[in-house]
Amino acid sequence: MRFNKLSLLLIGCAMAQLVDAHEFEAGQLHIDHPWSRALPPVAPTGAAYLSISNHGGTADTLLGAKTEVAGKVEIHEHVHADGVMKMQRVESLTIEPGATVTFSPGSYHLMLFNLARPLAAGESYPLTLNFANAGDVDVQVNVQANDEPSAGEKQDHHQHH
Ligand SMILES: [Cu+2]
Repeated sequence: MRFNKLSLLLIGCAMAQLVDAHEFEAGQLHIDHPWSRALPPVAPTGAAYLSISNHGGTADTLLGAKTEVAGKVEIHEHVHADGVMKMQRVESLTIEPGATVTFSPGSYHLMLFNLARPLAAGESYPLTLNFANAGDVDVQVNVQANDEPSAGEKQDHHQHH
């Protein structure tokens, strides 16, 4: 009976989330729903979003990420400077015990440079996150249709050097 209860619980959780929600466990880290926006084939850069929760007793630090679909991945954040939203690179990002860091449009994101191929809606691609303690953590990023623009995030405002 215990098994049945657990199964029901899991089904309940799955139904409460988006159909394509997915998550990953790596030691004390829980990584929820990595996703990217689908982009036009000519887009040179893209972004990946996810959330990282630290269920352990010690802090861990995201040092970077890599993926076969991009030549380079950087951790970015959006900052307000002189009334303008701009992105800037973050060297590393510490996730304190009990904390959740959410990467989302207009906030932290994993910037994908030199895309090797278009990010098409419905596909997914592998991404490896590198943590100071947890080491390399592989996740799959779902590419979602670009039909719900969020405030503060437009592809063409991205300024990179
Ligand atoms: Cu960026």
